[in-house]
Amino acid sequence: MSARALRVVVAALALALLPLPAAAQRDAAIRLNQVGFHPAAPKVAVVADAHADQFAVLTADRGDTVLTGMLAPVASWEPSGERVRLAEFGELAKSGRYVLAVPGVGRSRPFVVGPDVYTPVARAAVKAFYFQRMSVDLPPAYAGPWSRRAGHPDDAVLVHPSAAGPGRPAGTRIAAPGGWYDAGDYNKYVVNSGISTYTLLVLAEHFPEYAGASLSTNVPESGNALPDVLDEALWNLRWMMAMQDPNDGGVYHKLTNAEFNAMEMPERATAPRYVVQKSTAAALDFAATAAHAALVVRRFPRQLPGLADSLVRGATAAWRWARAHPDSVYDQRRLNERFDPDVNTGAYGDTALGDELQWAAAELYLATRADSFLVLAEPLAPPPARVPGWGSVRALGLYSLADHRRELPRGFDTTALVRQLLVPARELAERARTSPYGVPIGERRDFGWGSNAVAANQGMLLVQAYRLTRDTTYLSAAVAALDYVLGRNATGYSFVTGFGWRPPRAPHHRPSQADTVAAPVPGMLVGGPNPAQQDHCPGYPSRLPALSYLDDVCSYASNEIAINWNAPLAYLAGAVDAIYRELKH
Ligand SMILES: [Ca+2]
Ligand SMILES: [Ca+2]
Repeated sequence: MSARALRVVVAALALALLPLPAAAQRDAAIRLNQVGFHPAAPKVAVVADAHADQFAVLTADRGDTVLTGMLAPVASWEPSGERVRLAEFGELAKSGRYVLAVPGVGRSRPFVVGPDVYTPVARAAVKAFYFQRMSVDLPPAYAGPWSRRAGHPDDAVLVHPSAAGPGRPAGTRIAAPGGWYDAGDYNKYVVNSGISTYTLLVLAEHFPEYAGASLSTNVPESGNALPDVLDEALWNLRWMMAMQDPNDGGVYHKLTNAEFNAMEMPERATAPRYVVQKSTAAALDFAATAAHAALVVRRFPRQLPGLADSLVRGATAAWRWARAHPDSVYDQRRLNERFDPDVNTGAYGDTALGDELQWAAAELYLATRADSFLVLAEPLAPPPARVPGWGSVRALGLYSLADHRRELPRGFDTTALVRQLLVPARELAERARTSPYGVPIGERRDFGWGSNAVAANQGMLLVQAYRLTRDTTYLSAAVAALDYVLGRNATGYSFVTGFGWRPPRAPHHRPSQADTVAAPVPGMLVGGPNPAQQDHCPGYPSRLPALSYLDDVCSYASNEIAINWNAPLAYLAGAVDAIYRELKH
């Protein structure tokens, strides 16, 4: 008998002597992925009660003990101010419904172990983009109870004075329909669309079989020859293409109202719409996304004839515009000093544009194989990559180059390329290994606006490291990142609407608030803990970083939703699902 097995037997004997508390509902101190676990994946729960020593896994129906073990030593997690112990039960490999029992603490709600646990959440995270589509009706056949009428046709959008040019003077009406609502509001922003669209594109590209066979989302394009997640990305990409001024290749920063709408349904929100200022960031993010999309859609020449060429032409024109206008930063306060009407919607103002240049260069190089792009932007220059976000996109170019590394010319330093991604991935995996919660998130800077997307993007970076090395340390850490957003966190919430036993009920999302359905639109990742609490809503349970979360529509700083948060959730859940399906064979 191994030492470990002996330990388990001893623990089982000890456990048998300890009565479980009558109040089996006392589950709040036990945090775990509420959606469930793949049989082959690591399985970890956090017990936020330092007094317990042991745990057991029981079948949910009969209460039969299937596994017992000792909790890991007590450790303090600074972001939540808690003393916690980990329960690791990875050897639980049989599909079924179970509860985790911790004598003296309580029992978890029932959770599932099964080969398909991640599929519904991956599908729903992609489907959430369908629910964000504008300019079209969402009929019941696709949208179920969240069916709604089309909002924002965006077929007669005014050129704002900040965006005027020789071919399109202020007040010109242009058409730029479609695309997704960015977040809980009704506006569209090219910068944030770039990373979001790219992330869905690479989900389809990195896992083509899975995307085609398992990620069907019941949208109008289901049943065509393209994976639905690719259809979804193209839906927004076609809008992005309409944001480019054909006269000069410049790209408008956003398409927006002057002011945010009230909490009303899209079809009631009829304020005038504007395209606002061409910006360097919008041009480069568009160039990068369009160039990458060209790589992906080239595989479907019969279904998408001519699209790849149009995308490369648009990307190249946007790149040229950005090179000629390297400092067109979007500064909303300055814009409002110079032009009328004032615009007071999301800014997505970014002043550091070297990373956008590196991303666009990497993608244009891959799409055209013209060395001049790499010479100019040096995507491999130090420092190593960092976890991406809407204003920090360099890692995305490295993801693309690394994924296509076998096609790169001999002189290309692929070792340096892979190292650029493995340096931060090692840090994240090490943090997951040593964290009292067993998760990659935990640095003070991780807990800002949209911290759940930081967790999801950390997971996505770890998936890239796994794909490059096949080292399961990275895969386990990626699963931990998914576990975090689905329940293994200090708040006790699963942060995805409609999933888990304690999901967000009141996201800051106008359709979910204004419609007649009690449940919010499903599959949306809320922003998550954000100690800055910029919304000043009453009722936050704590100011501690990992606990600064409030499930209230008031809390736009912790409970809004956004396309750039949902996209890495879709990628992470989809990637983990696809990888474990492959490992099974
Ligand atoms: Ca399809
Ligand atoms: Ca930037």
